[in-house]
Amino acid sequence: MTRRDWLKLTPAALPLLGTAQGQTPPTFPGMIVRMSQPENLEFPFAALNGVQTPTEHFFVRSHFAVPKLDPAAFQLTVEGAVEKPLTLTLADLQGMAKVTKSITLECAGNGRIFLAPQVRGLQWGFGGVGTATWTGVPLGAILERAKLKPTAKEVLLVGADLGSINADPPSPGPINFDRSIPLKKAKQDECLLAYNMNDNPLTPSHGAPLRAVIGGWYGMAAVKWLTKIIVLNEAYHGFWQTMDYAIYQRLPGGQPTLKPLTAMQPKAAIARPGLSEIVPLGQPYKLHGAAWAGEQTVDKVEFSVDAGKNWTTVRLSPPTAEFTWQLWEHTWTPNERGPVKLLVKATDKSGRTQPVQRDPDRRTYMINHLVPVEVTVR
Ligand SMILES: Nc1nc2c(c(=O)[nH]1)N[C@H]1C(S)=C(S)[C@@H](COP(=O)(O)O)O[C@H]1N2
Ligand SMILES: [Mo]
Repeated sequence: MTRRDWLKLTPAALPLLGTAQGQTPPTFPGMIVRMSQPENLEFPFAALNGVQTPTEHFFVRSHFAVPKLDPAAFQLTVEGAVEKPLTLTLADLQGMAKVTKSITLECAGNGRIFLAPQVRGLQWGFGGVGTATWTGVPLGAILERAKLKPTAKEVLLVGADLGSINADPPSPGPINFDRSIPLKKAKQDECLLAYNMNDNPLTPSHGAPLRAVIGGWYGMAAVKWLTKIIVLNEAYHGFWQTMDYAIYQRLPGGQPTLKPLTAMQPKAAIARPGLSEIVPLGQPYKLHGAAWAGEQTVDKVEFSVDAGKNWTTVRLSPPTAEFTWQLWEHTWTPNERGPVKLLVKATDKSGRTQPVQRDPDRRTYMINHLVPVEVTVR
């Protein structure tokens, strides 16, 4: 065929591209590569089609290469401010009373691509978020077995992955990925040490053979390849909660102080229509997406086509579990041709909602200000 012939091809003439008769066109366009080494993959949010995200569609956020961990030789140690330091094999953990929970994880940098001017870090669009069912042991049960000393204050979760961060400021040579959780949170039911994701053993990318899952918090607390727990008597100030994954909070006098990121903020995201989608004039279009609010429950999701002057409450699916996002949908019949900016906004039961303006104190994280999706009505 000549170049001209290729240019004339219609989908019907292209059975090799998956549109042969009787075949449905693919609805999952593949993951978006944000970095290939280490692997960082974004879920194409337009492909959202249910509460649970299949494992192979679940975003991947890794700062270093996947460490090689043999499940048969795997050991988790629990040390520090405990009466009984522990060394547990995977079989020991799997022999304990297990729990399964559906939990939404969102990367603290999700939506970073919408910040202007551009900031450093992975340029996530809407898809640095997903929901899976996690099976494992409550973190609290492990702490109970190790018998905390009365001085215990924080629980440091240490991953087996190791590397150097050459940003400004750099890490002090090679460091593990780690993160501490205040004891009060660590004892809650939504904090798990999981070995299964969506009813199958964790994949290497998602932390095999063991990871933490900290319900309601941004993803950085969900330490993958977990091999060590150190109970601390004081607050931890490691790289991943000071140089990284920390925001400024204002003291009463207005002085900014760095605080490690914790709970996810309320957020609603549109799956369809996507940016630059053509929406037919005068025909009902079913918009849909998801909404979540960290440790809170979503109260309502609203929709606007006039830059937030007027809001319409959309249909929100009832919560399927705590710490799990909810799906929403709304039928919109556009009555005017041309470009339209669509906005959605989540409000949680405590009354928190999404800010219109970006707060620079949040540095490059916790991105939930209103971001329009522009479509064309034709
Ligand atoms: N050991 C280790 N754990 C980690 C990370 C990491 O780089 N190393 N990334 C964290 C971040 S920032 C996020 S958002 C989540 C992502 O989990 P996922 O890759 O399973 O989606 O893992 C967290 N746990
Ligand atoms: Mo993250």
